[in-house]
This record gives sequence, structure tokens and C-alpha cells, in this order.
Amino acid sequence: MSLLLSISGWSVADWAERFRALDPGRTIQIAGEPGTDPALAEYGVAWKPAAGIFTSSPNLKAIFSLGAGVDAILKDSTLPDVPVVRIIDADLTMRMTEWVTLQVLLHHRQQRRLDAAQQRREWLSLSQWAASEVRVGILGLGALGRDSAEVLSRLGFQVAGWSRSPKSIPGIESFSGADGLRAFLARTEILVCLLPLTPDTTGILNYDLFTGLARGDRFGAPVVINAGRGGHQVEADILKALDDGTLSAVSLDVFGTEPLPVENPLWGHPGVTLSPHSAADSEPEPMCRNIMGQIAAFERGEPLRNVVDRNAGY
Ligand code: NDP
Ligand code: OXD
Repeated sequence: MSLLLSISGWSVADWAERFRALDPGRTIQIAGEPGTDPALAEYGVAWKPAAGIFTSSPNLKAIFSLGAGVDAILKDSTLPDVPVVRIIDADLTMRMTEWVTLQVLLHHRQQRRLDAAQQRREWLSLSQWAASEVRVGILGLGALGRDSAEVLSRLGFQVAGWSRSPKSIPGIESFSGADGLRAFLARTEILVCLLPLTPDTTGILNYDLFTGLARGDRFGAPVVINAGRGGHQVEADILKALDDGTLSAVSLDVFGTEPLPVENPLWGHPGVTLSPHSAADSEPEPMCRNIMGQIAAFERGEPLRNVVDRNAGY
């Protein structure tokens, strides 16, 4: 009854400690450490795992992602044919909803203009429009997109979402599929991306898409907010769109290369608000509880929940 942890970018020792504390009877192994025997592993636990890491584990029953996004796991062509389970957890969802709400309000309340005025010690009186006048559109109405949509709707924004399949969520206008994208964009002033990274969504935040967004007089030009994955955005197109006025501002949490290299022009662009892939951190305590709870249920004979569709890529 062993877990094999393959985690990069975060402290694997901290995660191992949490898992051990929750289930002292279980063997918790760290991939690549001396003495680790991958053949013992029954469950894999992964965040940006090393390619091929689970190929020497013939007894593997499932792989648990430590995040909501599984793109870094699924890109391993040697991944064994076992269920891949992603995180859906109230703690993670609330963190993302906080970040999305923060960014929408930052642009809606023109906070960056006020920050600049403060630097100049200028008492800047701006006229402020109501949330009910602003149309927010969310790409991806899954576990995260839906919660953000509902909270923004409660704040009074006109909210719509775009997903693969149509949704029926009170107060949220639903658009779906390739056919629904243009109409969704045409009514959207603030665009939020909470899509998974798949072959279908790679590069979706590009210049052509930006030109399809609604141009009201409130923001001067549309705003784009991305907390999905860096692979969704074409960074050169974002810079071009900011510079020629196609977009007025962007908030980005994710990047093609992370950490974002110091020489990347996004760092210093006045239209860009950045955070370091921290919109919704996977907090070890609730995530480990979630995974150990799933394993306990699975070992009682219950089905695994939140299993990824490997063909769809999410
Ligand atoms: P879900 O799988 O619950 O939801 C994904 C949504 O995207 C669904 O509504 C799905 O449609 C839609 N979708 C997928 N592919 C397409 C497509 N081709 N066209 C239209 N809609 C599509 O994912 P989560 O909400 O849990 O997470 C979303 C992403 O957020 C993660 O994959 C990850 O990349 C990112 N993330 C980022 C974090 C950060 O800190 N920056 C933290 C956590 C997650 P349908 O409902 O019809 O299936
Ligand atoms: C996730 C992330 O996918 O933190 O959970 O990016």
C-alpha cells in the first residue's frame, strides 16, 4: 500500500510529510530518492512529474494530480493506462474565485489608474460605472469557471460562459462549442480564461480572438484575464494587442515559460498585471486529505471521482 510522489517545482518533502501524517501506516516514497522502489507503488501522486516516472510501477492503480490541471501529466506518452484523477476541492476553487474576482474588480474599478495617480500624488476623480453595465465572459465553465461566474454574477456583473457542452446555470448565459464562440466574444468586455490546456485550447488567446471581443467605451478596449495555462496565450499577440489598442489591459497568472524570464517584456508593460502562477495554490493540507479520502473510498470498493477523460485531455 504505497504512494509514489513525483513532484517538481514544490517541496516534495513537505508533501510527503503531510501524506505520512494523515496515514502513518502507508509507505510514502519519493521518486528518484535513494532506496525508493517504484515497483511497490500502488498510487502515483504527481505535479509536473518527470517523464516516464510511472513506467516501473506495474502495480499502479491510479495517478492523482496535485492540481486541477493535468496537462503536465498527460503529455507523458509513456503514462500507464490507469485512471488519472484531478483535484476538485473547495479550498482550491475558493482561491481561484478570489483571484478572478480580484482581477475583474481591479479593472472594473480602474485601480491601476488610481495606483499610477497615487505615485504622482494626484487626486484623480474618475467616473465609475456599475457592475451591472459590465459584461464578463468566462472561457471554461467547469469546477473553477462556474464558481467564479456565480460569484461575479452575485456582484452584479452580466456573466456568460463558454464550454464544450451547453450549461444551465441560473443567471449565467451559456455559449458552447466552436459555433458559440464568436457570439460569446462579441458580448464580452472582460474575458476570463479558465480552460484546461488541451490540443483544442492551445493558443486560443490570440490576436484574432481579441479582435472579436466587445469594444464598449468603459475600458477603452477589452480586458483579458488568464489563469488557465500559459499555453493558452500567444504572448507576442498579447503585447501587439496592448500596443495597438485592441486590448486595454491583461491580468496573467500563467506563462509559456515559468518562472517568467526576467527579460520577458510582459514584466514591464504598463498594461500587464502579473502574478507568479499563484492564482490558486494547491494547499497541502486540504489536497492531501482529499487524495487520502479518495484512496480510502476506492479501497472500500467505491469508484474514483474526477477521473480525467484522457481523450479529451481534461
Ligand atoms: P474543468 O475540467 O472542471 O473545466 C474545464 C471547462 O473547460 C469545462 O467547462 C469544459 O467544458 C471547458 N472546455 C474544455 N475544453 C474546451 C473546448 N475545447 N471548448 C470549450 N470549452 C472547453 O477544469 P477546472 O475548472 O477544474 O480547471 C480549469 C483549469 O484551470 C485547469 O485545467 C488548469 O489549467 C487551470 N488552473 C490554474 C490554476 C492557477 O493557479 N493558475 C489553479 C487551478 C487550475 P465542458 O464543461 O463542456 O466539459
Ligand atoms: C492547478 C494549478 O492546475 O495550480 O491546480 O495550476
